[in-house]
Amino acid sequence: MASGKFITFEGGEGAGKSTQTRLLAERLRAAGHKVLETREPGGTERGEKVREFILSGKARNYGPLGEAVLFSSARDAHIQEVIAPALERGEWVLCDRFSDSTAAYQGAAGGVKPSLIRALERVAVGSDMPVLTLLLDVPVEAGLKRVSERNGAGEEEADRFEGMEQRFHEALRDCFLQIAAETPERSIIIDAQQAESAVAEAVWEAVVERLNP
Ligand code: Z5A
Repeated sequence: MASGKFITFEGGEGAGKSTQTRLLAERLRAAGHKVLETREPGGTERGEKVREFILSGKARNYGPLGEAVLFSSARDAHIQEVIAPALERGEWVLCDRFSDSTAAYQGAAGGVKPSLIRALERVAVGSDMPVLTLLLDVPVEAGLKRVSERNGAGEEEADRFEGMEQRFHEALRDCFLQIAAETPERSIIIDAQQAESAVAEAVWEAVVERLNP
């Protein structure tokens, strides 16, 4: 039985997932734990190729179901090659986005049927679900403002999903909140509108409460 802990960060655009993944990793390392930071799409060679293919918009013609299949295929490799081995070694695995993002982006906002999304999750993830999912919840306007400020600062260009209309982003937020409400055993909602340090504190409290690092 794997002795590591698998934690995922989820949420809409600009919620602060990458920032909080990094801050939690630092805090866990300072407490003496081995930590693997990873992300989706990405985390493996195949995952990084899928990331480039989808976020550049090249997969748009395959539709949301095609994208969901690609994300799931990359996720299967990510679990087999990276996540499961690290958990076996007893490490803490922090993943910036995971299968709830497929349910939100391709399912709720993209229109792929829930039964298909569930089937893909069963096949690609099975019992390898995270023990804790931190949903960083921020109002859509606030998250998009952060992303546009970041992009405006020349750090990155808008990708395939960032440019979608407000309705799309509201559907994402509703879906993430609904998943969290339906899976209280693994999910905690964090108010991500607060300052970075306050969010980090709330994340740490959640981790201490659930996993006693
Ligand atoms: N996707 C999908 O469709 N289906 C799937 O199954 C999966 C993914 C797994 C990945 O993009 C895209 O893939 C994603 C969903 C889709 N959609 N998009 N776009 P990505 O990895 O490039 O980006 P992201 O995951 O959407 O992250 P993000 O929205 O760009 O950012 P974030 O990680 O949530 O936040 P951040 O980078 O930590 O912070 C953003 C900015 O806000 C930055 O300038 C920070 O300094 C600032 N920030 C962070 N926290 C705060 C606070 N608390 N206050 C003020 N400012 C803050």
